[in-house]
Amino acid sequence: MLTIALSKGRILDDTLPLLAEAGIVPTENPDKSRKLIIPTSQPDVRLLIVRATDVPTYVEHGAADLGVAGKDVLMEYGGQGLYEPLDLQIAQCKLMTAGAIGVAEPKGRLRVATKFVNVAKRYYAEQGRQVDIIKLYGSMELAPLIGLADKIIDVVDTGNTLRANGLEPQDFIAAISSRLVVNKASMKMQHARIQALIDTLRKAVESRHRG
Ligand code: PRT
Ligand code: MG
Repeated sequence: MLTIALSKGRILDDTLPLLAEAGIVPTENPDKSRKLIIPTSQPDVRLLIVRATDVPTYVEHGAADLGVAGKDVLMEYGGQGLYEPLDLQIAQCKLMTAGAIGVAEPKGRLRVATKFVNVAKRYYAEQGRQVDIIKLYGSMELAPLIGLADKIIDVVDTGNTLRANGLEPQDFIAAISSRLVVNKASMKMQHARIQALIDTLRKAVESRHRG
C-alpha cells in the first residue's frame, strides 16, 4: 500500500491533475468528502487528507509514504527526516517580510509576528539582527495594524491581502513551491514503485512547463 498525504485547498487542487497523469484518481472528491482516508483508482494507493503543516510529520514518521508540502512548511519544519525528490512547481508564492505602508522601522528591537518562527529566527540571525518573534497561527496581517508587531513574515502571492490591510511586501526571503516528500524507509522498502511514481510525476511537471 502507498499512502500519500495531501492538504485540502490549493495543494490538493493542483496535485490531483498530476496524480491523474500517473493513473491515480480518488474514488470520491476529497474537497467535498468528509473522509480523511480516500481510496483511489489504484487499489494499493490511498490519499490521506491532513493539515498543510502536518504533512511533513505524517511522512517523516511513516504514517504516509509520500506527501506534498509547500517549501515554506518544509523550511519551518526543518530536519533531515525526509527526502524531497521533486519540485512540483505548484502553489507558487514568495516568503516575504511585510509592514505598514510608509512606516519606518523602529530604532530598537524589531518585533516580528509570524507562524514561521524558525524561518524568522534563521533569517534575522543571518543578518545579525536582534528581533522579538511573536508566534501567530493566522491573520498575521492584523499584527502591524494593531501594534502587536512592526512586521510580519508570511507567504505572498498577488499581495492583495497585504494591500487590503494597508501593508506592503518588503524583503524577499525565499521562492516557494510545493514539493513531493518521501519517507526514508519507504524509499528503501518500496523503491521501484516510488521511483516509478516520481519519474512519472517529473515528466508530467516537465511537460506542463515546456509550454
Ligand atoms: O489553511 P491552513 O491553516 O490549514 O494551512 P495553510 O494556510 O498552510 O494551507 P493552504 O492550503 O492555505 O496553503 C498551502 C500552501 O500553499 C502553503 O504552504 C504555500 O506553500 C502555498 N501558497 C501559495 C499559499 C499561497 N500561495 C497564498 N497566497 N499559501 C497561502 N497563501 C495566503 C497568503 O498568505 C494570503 O493570506 O493566501 C492569502 C492570499 O494571498 P495574496 O498575496 O494573493 O493576497
Ligand atoms: Mg490557509
